[in-house]
Amino acid sequence: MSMDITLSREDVVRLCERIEGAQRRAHAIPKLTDEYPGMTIGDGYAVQTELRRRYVAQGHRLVGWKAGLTSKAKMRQMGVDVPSIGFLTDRMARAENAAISTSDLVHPRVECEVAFVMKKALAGPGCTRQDVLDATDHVLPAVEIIDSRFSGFKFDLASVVADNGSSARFVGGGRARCADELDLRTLGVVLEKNGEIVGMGAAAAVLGHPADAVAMLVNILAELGESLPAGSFVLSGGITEAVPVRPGDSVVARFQELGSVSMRFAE
Ligand code: OOG
Ligand code: MG
Repeated sequence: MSMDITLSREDVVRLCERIEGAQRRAHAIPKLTDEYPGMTIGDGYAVQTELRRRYVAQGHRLVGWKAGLTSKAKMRQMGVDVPSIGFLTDRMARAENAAISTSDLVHPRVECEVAFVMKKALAGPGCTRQDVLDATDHVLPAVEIIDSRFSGFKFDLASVVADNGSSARFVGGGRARCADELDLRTLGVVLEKNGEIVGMGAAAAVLGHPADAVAMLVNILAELGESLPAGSFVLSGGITEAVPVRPGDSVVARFQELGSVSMRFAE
């Protein structure tokens, strides 16, 4: 993947302000490539890095990272075939069983993911599945609430990377387990909305093994000149398609071996 930056610093800042405004006001904007058709993935990461810098300067705490578009179901749903990464902050975290407000979101969708909590720092390039498993303290079940800031939830890779991989909220829960006690490929998950099954899958859907998605994330971080600190919370990517939610909906993600994660959505 080329990380070449073609945008001027002024354009990176302009696009970052546009994304930050859309995130703050929860309103949809056209995808960035409508105005900048030559935008590269490197440009997308330049905008995302500027967004991260601004949030940290505003006092948001970086708690981890997320891999996105790591399963065929997600790639097919979004029409993008290259995985991406985004950052996670303390402001995005919500408690298990919480009522999650939707008035500050554009068009939220939920995804079930395996989350990793790292006990050791990791740096690429060349990070492998085994490196990830050796550096993992525990895994836990999670639901990511994504929310593209682009109209119609339609984008390309450069635009979605600039929008921090549609990151909005996340909920970790269930039972934490040591990764080496589980076969993370055959780990099953059932997603229910209002008591109805709306998705199911096994964690192998994520790049063959969710630890491979974390390794990919660490290798992309290396291309950005960053590494994964010990203590990081990492989402490895949606196993099934993302499912839209509205106020009044309740969602339960039931994971084999890891218990379940529940939440409801409010105005
Ligand atoms: C991009 C984010 C994808 C995942 O788990 O695949 C993602 C999107 O679909 O809006 O978080
Ligand atoms: Mg996700």
